[in-house]
Amino acid sequence: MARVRHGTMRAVTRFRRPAARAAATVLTGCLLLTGTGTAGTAAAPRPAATATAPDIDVADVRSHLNDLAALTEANGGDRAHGGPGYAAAVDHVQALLDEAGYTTTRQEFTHAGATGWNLIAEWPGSATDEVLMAGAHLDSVPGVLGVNDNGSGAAVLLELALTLAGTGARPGAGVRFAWWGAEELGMVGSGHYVDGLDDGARAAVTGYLNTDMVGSANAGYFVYDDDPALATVLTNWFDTRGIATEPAHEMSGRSDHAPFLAADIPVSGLFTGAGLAMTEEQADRWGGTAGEPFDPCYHRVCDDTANVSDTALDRTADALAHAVWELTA
Ligand code: DPN
Ligand code: ZN
Repeated sequence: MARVRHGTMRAVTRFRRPAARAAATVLTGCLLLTGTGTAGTAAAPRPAATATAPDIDVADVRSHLNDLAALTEANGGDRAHGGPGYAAAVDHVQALLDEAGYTTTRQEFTHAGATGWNLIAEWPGSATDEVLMAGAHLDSVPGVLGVNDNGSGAAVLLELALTLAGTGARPGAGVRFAWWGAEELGMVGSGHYVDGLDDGARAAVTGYLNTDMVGSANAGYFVYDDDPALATVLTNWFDTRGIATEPAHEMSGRSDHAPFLAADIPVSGLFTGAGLAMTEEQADRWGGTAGEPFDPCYHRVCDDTANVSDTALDRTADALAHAVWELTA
């Protein structure tokens, strides 16, 4: 926790908006633009770090999700480790990121006799000594389209990455996105990634934000409370909109943040619920159906495009964007 506080503070104070530019321009809701501004005379006051994330368009998130479901359908009907659906999904996401200008890497691993990949995307030229990571698993359990689990997190992250590229933002800290393989077999891809970090690379990761199941049909709003400083940045987004959140206990230690946590990297993330039933109290708070699971199709064949709440997707996408902007400004 001390590390994250430090990382967060540092990210804020080293906000690199050139002073001359800052004095002359009005913040328009994005991080600083790439430009050649040079520091002005000493008189120019340094502005507060007020970087505001852009609204992530839920229609675009939805369209990535539909594309992912369609290509999964066309490639064997799931994105299970080792199968054609997973390979097709990695190709698809990588092509979009490459087109947007990201430097993408496939990290290959072998598990249970089959090859899998993590897909890592970095903005060219961004800092490598201080990096915020955000990740989502791209695989599904066998025999299901896996639209909420975890097309939702993968699509939110993809649209966030594309939006970030589109703003021309040049965050002070590095941002690294990851789509993980073989989560459903025990966080295999993310575990492989963390195992492969040397001490320096591990120390450079100031935090990891996970998104696994963020469009649940009967949504609750859960924020992983592992690292209080990171969690607060996420809960703040919900608080200012009057949306209650709870700690993500159903998810605890059971997704790709776990290997990061085990390596002493601060983690948080968002989750809208899986197989547990919503309580009366939660239904009052969030407007869902008490007694029904948050995701009635968790690990079931009905986890298709109808099994996702656009409201949940919209909120989680914007909350995640807020955190990424805030933590890397
Ligand atoms: N991807 C889900 C799974 O591993 O089944 C994440 C999850 C974890 C869902 C814990 C519910 C509870
Ligand atoms: Zn999952």
